[in-house]
Amino acid sequence: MSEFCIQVINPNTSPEMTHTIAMAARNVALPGTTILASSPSQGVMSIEGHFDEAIAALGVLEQIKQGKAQGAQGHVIACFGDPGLLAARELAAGPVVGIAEAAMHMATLVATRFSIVTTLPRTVIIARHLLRQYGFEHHCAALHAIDLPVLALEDGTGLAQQKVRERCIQAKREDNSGAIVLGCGGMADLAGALTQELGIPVIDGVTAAVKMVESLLALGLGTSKYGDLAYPNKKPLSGYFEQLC
Ligand code: 5HY
Repeated sequence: MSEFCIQVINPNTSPEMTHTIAMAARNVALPGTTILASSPSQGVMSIEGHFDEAIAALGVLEQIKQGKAQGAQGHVIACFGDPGLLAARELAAGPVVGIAEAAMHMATLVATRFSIVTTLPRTVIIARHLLRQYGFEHHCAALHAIDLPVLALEDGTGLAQQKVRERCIQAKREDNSGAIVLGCGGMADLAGALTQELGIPVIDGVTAAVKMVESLLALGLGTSKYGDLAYPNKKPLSGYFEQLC
């Protein structure tokens, strides 16, 4: 049996969301796969826009560096904005997969069109940018927001989870999509029940990314070090950034 060590990074600093993400990852990991769940030592409690993503990206790089030192062979960036993805790939030797990218890829393998349900209207726009960047624009029928902040998913009221369910039901009814992508790492524990209830694939990016990294590792594939994803050119880094050397 293959023995893999995969780091799953929650780029925000919410311990509750890191727990949700880690549980989902461990539920689908192979018996021989160790999941190293982590989040930045400092940063932003939730990622809800470009400013937050810029902060989170630095935390991702800090975590990639630490994960490599702890023996991680592959990495997951468990935020639907995939913050710092390409920079992380420069630092990493193994595969690095973002949950948005993973979920979108999986959706295209099981449906010709998918919808996305995410948190805030402003993050719908970020998801739209990723669709274009990854080449999935023509596969995505529509994007929906529950119009609640990311941390509403961890407030214990169940309101955000109910809103996600309602929007998924609406998306299935209105979008003529064959699958739905959940647009937040904090929704990772909702996909199974929603798939059962709606009768269509409801895809969470955390579990999709874990399985993609396992597959890449099983194929002996790491991040290419030829070209733009080669290790960063050596140069002095100062202050906070010294730790990234
Ligand atoms: C996430 N933000 O997956 C994104 C979700 C979003 O803190 N974790 C966050 O709405 O962009």
